[in-house]
Amino acid sequence: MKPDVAIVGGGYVGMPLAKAFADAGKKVLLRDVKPEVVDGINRGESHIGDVPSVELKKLVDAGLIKATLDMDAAAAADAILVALPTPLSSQREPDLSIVQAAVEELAPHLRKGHLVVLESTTYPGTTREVLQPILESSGLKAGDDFHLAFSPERVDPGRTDWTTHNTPKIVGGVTPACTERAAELYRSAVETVVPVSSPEAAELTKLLENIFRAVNIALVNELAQLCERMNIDVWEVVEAAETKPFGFMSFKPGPGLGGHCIPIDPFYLTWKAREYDFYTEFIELSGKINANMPYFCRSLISQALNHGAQKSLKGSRLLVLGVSYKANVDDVRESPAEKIIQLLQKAGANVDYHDPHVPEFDGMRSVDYEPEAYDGVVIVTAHKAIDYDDLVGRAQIVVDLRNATGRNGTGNGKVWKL
Ligand code: SAJ
Repeated sequence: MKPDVAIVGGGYVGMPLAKAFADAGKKVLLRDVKPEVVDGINRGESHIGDVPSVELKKLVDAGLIKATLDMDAAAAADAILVALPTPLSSQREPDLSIVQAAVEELAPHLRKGHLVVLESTTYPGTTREVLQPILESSGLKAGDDFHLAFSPERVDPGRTDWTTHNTPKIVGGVTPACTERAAELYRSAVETVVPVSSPEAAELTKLLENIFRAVNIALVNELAQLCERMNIDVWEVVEAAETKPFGFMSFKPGPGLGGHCIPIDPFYLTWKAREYDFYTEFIELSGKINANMPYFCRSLISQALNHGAQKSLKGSRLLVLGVSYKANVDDVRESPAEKIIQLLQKAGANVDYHDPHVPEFDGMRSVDYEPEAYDGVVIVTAHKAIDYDDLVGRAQIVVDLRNATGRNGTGNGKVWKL
């Protein structure tokens, strides 16, 4: 079949994107490099929670979604959307190797009339400075022979109120014609398309959205540390501030930043800004504060054992409750739980974890849920599957890093809160 749209990358972005276009009646070809992903999709079996298999199978059986390992098959489509990971390297610098390798594979198959759009979160300049030269090595010219644009993904895994279909889509092309071509394509599958003047504007828009979160989370994490000294309940303060119906957006303190977006995206901008002799101090400071939270939480746990059980960390038996990077998901990428467990073990504590969503983590297995069997329980991620009032009743002491115990946890002598 000649696909209308090819999507390079069948992950948490590519799969919902494929569904959005297929739901609009477009023939979609998903290219992935993992045979098990390709075979699974072609059997109508989804590996991405946001696209249930029952829905995927209908679209596969209708011939609207197909998967392939081959980039040349993907190049048969007139539009090719790249949705691949953009992690940080071990030196905490942008790692575009996955995107570059895919675009280098695509370049020999580029032809007149193609539209190529990058969706991966990246620093301003990537589309024009990295992708365009690779694609133009084919001899074709962006803006004349083919169209090139950036359109950031805005997928929030697990969210059902805002989906790929109804979340406004930013689009910025290397020329106005590129912007319009890309906007027209997305309008066939997405409710609202918002054209901007360049790929750089689109790339920075996405970074602003996520830097905004990282900086504001760092703000409340800093306040949480001050509140501990001033004996003020930071959770009460944040909840009270939330009553302001305008001019305020609440964030909650926590044990640190996890996930594959928020802890990573800001450093894409920090890295690029250096090229302009510019130091993104807000981002650097917020990164420092957020990275320090596991260490601050370790001292909270030590204090709780000391005052609540006359014990030290050394030799204590602790249960870490919830290790995924945020509540009610099974994703553990960049989870602060890893650092917290390491710090507790380094201090000589015997640490187990229990997480109903995560059977194995960092070389450990999730233990049965028996909070009373431990000197202390540390709530690192507050899944809704756990009954926290029951926990407070059963545990000897609880260190609550997410305000999961709420009012019940305040002042009852068993719960220490961040
Ligand atoms: N966190 C806090 N306090 C908060 C909010 C989050 O400590 O007030 C922590 C979380 O526990 C987690 C990390 O920060 O470890 C990131 O949390 P997040 O709520 O930002 O969730 P993510 O990483 O899934 O972010 C995604 C982002 N989606 C994309 O980048 C495509 C983000 O843009 C969304 O705004 C966010 O979901 C969302 O709205 O939930």
